[in-house]
Amino acid sequence: MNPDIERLVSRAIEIYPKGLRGALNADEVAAYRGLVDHMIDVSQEWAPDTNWCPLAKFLEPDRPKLADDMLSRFVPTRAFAFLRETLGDRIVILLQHTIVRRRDASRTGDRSPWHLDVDFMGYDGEMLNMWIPLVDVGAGHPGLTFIIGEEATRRAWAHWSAWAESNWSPASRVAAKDLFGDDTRLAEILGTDLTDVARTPILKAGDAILFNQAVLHRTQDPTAAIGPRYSVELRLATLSDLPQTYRAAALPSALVSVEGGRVAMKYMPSDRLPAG
Ligand SMILES: O=C(O)CCC(=O)C(=O)O
Ligand SMILES: [Fe+2]
Repeated sequence: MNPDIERLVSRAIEIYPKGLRGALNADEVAAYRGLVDHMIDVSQEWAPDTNWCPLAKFLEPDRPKLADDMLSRFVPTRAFAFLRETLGDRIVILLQHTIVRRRDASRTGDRSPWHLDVDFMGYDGEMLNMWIPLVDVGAGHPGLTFIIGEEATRRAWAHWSAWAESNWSPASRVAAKDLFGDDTRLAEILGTDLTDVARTPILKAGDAILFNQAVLHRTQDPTAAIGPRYSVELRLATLSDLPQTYRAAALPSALVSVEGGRVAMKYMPSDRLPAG
């Protein structure tokens, strides 16, 4: 296997997904839900019916400065302290792919099918997704379902790689649409009953789960929950391991550095980020 892929897959097997309870406290959750409402309401002015939006949209001129509101509120959280412990003092937030969602429970068609985030992120560097539900999920609203374990993860990758060989390139970054099919098809691909390898973490509003682009996942099956499912997917990298394809694409990013105990946030396209 390609050594870059091998590294990400090994980390997917050994480390991820990894949970953090209480990443945001109750006040932070309430503030974030308000911000997500504001962002989605504004987004619907240009994309009626949408239920998700990247933070990058709020860096454009004449838009409310909601990306900055969200990120400056992030710095004092336990979530950020945990990221500093895990990733160090220079963290890149990938704003084109840091997404807020307000999924309507009644619109079951809005679910994401089985996929790997590698499709839009590439594998020549590690991208982490810190996924934070702002309502209870798993046993409440639909959360995320992950495939875990060595054999299943490797088989999923063999399947993706065979497709990617002739269909995916860093420049085109085509998404592998329906590559893993429904649960019946996936069980065939993985050669195992999904009950052995599929896990849906039960999370409280404000808990977080961290995973890289080599972890196969989808939206949990619909639950009986009423009202929207709010979530934030914060996509991150370290400066030294930022996917090169991301750098080359010059996408909106924020560099968060801690120097002398002070946190500084600088917005810039990814091709202008300092070398790691
Ligand atoms: O919001 C969801 O249900 C899917 C999110 C997802 O695929 C992700 O955060 O990578
Ligand atoms: Fe995803």
